[in-house]
Amino acid sequence: DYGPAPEGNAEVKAWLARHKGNFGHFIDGQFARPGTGFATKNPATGDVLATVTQGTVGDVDAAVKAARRAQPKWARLPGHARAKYLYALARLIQKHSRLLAVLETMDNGKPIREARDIDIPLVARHFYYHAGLAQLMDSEMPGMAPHGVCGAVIPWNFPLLMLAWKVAPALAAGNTVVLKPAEYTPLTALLFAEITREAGLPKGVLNIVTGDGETGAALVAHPGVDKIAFTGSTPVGRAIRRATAGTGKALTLELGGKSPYIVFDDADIDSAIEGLVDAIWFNQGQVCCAGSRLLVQEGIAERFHDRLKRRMDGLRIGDPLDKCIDVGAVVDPVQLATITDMVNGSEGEVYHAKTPLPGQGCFYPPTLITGLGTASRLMQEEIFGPVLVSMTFRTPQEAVDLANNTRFGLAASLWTENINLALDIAPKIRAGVVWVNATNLFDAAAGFGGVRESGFGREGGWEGLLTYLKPAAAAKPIKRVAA
Ligand code: TXE
Repeated sequence: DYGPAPEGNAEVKAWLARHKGNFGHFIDGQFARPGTGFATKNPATGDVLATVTQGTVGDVDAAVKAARRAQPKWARLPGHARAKYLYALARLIQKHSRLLAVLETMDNGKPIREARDIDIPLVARHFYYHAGLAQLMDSEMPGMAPHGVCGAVIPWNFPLLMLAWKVAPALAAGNTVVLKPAEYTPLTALLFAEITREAGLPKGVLNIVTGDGETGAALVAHPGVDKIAFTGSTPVGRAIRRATAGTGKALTLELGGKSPYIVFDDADIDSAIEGLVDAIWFNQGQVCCAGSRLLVQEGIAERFHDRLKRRMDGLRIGDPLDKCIDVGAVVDPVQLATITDMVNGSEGEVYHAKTPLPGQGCFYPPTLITGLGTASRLMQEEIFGPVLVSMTFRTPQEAVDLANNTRFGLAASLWTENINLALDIAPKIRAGVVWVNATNLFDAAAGFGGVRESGFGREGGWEGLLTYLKPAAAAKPIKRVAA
């Protein structure tokens, strides 16, 4: 069971103690001796959980070399043999789900209910799904080959899920991987490394180098890496695109967003309010596709805002390990300061939920801001915190214009009981995904990704798998039949 002081907690402590709270990189199937590094903390308490090593250029090189050595043999395995490893990983994730969920919550600050019911089950699902795809590769993708070594750089908002989104398709396709987890949340990746050993994954197929952006940049720059998959901020995505330009490395980028959440006046208000709680307060709003921009039709705007404020006041914020909690801790004091500064600098009308905040830790109240101009910073930029900005519209065309009025294009959600209106509006919105009367629906079988400054490439489904493949140089020519 989970809870503020229970067994899950003790399991995590025992795991950390086994590693003496000090981790080296995971290279060529084993943990290297820990080097100089930095602490990773529990943002809800400020307690240091462990120390991890700052990856150097030399560490990245060792990891890439291990991945290169392992790659030809891994790619030569028949798809069904790679599938066996992916199935084993999926099952082991389920077996260790409590430990993974509690560790994720402690390192990231997300409510345990979310880690337990959303993150970890989706991670397992991702490995199961890609095991299935690995099995089909030989028959369905005969002219395709893996890139070789993939470098994955991932963020801190869904640490293990972002690992799964990159590692599962890469391995299914016959690539080997060097992964750099985010500096705030490296621990579940290191536990996953241990799980790959339990699954018997051949050494060098997955390597993990911890560190900050410099380590990430070294991985991106390494000439032995054939493909980079990145999820994170738009500025870093831009830097990575520049760094890989002209190198021949394949690249996929999943970047920021400012996704619209459009409520028409005929919407089912109760559902739209609950959807909004999920859209912007799930994971404290630290979600790339968060419905962070409410667009509500004028006729219902006042009533909708009143209902929303009452709902916000009822959200419970506090100890993320408590199952009753709706909103947990923001990932780090730096991120908390960014959110605070952005909101304090806003020219709009700011409403903070009346829910009490814990006395310590990185907590920020659910917040609604109205009265902003379309060009204002908070209407245009990602806040990446539990802060919703809201604006009204009169006509469907105005809703579309406002929805498209950002540089991003990751997701959108629209709410109406009128199916004709939904079918008319959805294709006009520039976004990688448009949810109708729903939000935050993810599945391993559905490609996810953005347009415009939200990036390119898809993760999940066949489309996602294709980004880990290239036409095989030695593919058999198509046999032409004489006319
Ligand atoms: O992200 P970074 P940060 C957005 C969100 C957030 C902001 C800052 O708006 O407030 O980004 O977060 C590695 N070369 N998103 O600073 O820096 C880094 O070590 C290679 C949206 O944490 O983009 C980490 O592993 N790698 C987002 C990863 O990149 C580099 C999720 C992401 O860090 C690097 C996270 C470099 N030059 C933040 N610099 C989403 N789309 O979900 C850093 N990194």
